[in-house]
Amino acid sequence: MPRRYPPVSIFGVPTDVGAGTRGASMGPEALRVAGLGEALSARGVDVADAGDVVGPKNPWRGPEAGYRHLDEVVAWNRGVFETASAILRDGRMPVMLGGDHCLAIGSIAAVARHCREAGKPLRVLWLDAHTDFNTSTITPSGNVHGMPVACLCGIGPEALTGIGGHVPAIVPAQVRQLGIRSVDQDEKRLVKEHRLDIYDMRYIDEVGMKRAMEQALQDLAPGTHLHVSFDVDILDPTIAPGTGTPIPGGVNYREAQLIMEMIADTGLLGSLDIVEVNPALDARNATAELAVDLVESLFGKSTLMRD
Ligand code: B3U
Ligand code: MN
Ligand code: MN
Repeated sequence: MPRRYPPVSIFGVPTDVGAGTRGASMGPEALRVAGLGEALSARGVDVADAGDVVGPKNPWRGPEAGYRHLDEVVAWNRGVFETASAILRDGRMPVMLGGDHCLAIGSIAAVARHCREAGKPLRVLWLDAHTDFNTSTITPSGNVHGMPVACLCGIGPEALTGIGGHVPAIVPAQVRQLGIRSVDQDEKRLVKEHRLDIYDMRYIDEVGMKRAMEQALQDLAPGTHLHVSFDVDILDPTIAPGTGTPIPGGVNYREAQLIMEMIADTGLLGSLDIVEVNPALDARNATAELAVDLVESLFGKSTLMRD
């Protein structure tokens, strides 16, 4: 029997206020045009499109006290938190179409509150080239898309760390990071201090993706809510050029498929972010199309029947 998935609500968050390059604001439409909704329907998933979160325009200013656009980042994340919370309350799975990665503060804060209320364990799988664990004092850019994991772990401005009403929203022990290959100097010290569980590209090269994923998915208690935060810059830029901070040496097509298939096999996927798709930098929507292809695997598409 193929696995049954809960009903899904996709929602767009058309902003790049947390990024240093403009264009991720067009991500939601690119993912829709690439057929995300249709692909999930074809998998037998009940999909609704909840439309787009509304928020302030990108003022395109420099950093102030270590943050770029903090007020706008807070406003957008409040909207994300409300939308994702409403979807979860309806018993549906929120799938966020970003937008830049600062928006995961709102989506994961909503999931964390939901899990706390339901007494469910939560695990976050952070797929990214970057650890996104900067703070206002160590950030090289002031871009909040480099800070969401720190904010979720309670390190950051109250307006962001407190969005879900509980500080911290999550603890580092709930997070696994995979695909990492760009960490800033002081950020390295901080991720070490907080003991983040990181499967970086060197580790993946040494042990292989299968083993790395087995370890990243180890010890998932039955009934765990697994949140996947998929920053498309985990992918190698040769296959996914449409993203604002591409880093060479990323995950290849086959490794990416295996990541998604192994997550699907857990049967625990509870929510998803797809972020940092930047159509302004893309080649004929290739990155959005690849993301849709991978999300199909995340929802159980496989070459042979394995259930
Ligand atoms: N760590 C750098 C670069 C960066 C982090 N996340 C993205 N880029 N997408 C920073 O600006 O914090
Ligand atoms: Mn990221
Ligand atoms: Mn990234």
